[in-house]
Amino acid sequence: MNKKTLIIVAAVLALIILGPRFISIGETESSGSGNAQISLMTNPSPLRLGQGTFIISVKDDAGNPVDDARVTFDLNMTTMNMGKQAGIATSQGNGKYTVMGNLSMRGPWRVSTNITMPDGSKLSKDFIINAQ
Ligand SMILES: [Cu+2]
Repeated sequence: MNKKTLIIVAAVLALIILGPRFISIGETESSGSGNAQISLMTNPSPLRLGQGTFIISVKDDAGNPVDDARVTFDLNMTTMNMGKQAGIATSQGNGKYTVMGNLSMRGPWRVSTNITMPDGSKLSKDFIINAQ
């Protein structure tokens, strides 16, 4: 292998290894405080100024997706009151619920989720996300 071939091989390898991170539309899981059965992903990820989709996943004790829960959320900045946005997330199957929110300013936002499970038990979890 000559030097030029080696550089091309290295570039292709780098693209294969690193590519998906850049190509991904980004549904990165956010960490939060609260019940471990609730997780949050966003699209885009990271969220940008404007509309974003919040994808809330709900699992039961055994880790199986739960479809018939009631999932509500509210959204506001952590650093100031931007007016609370609240809504009910729509079930998409496979334990996923989606809701849109408007990130009207860059910076840290708190996403609070409240879940009523099919058996009536309640779970909640808060996430901090950063709008860029
Ligand atoms: Cu603000």
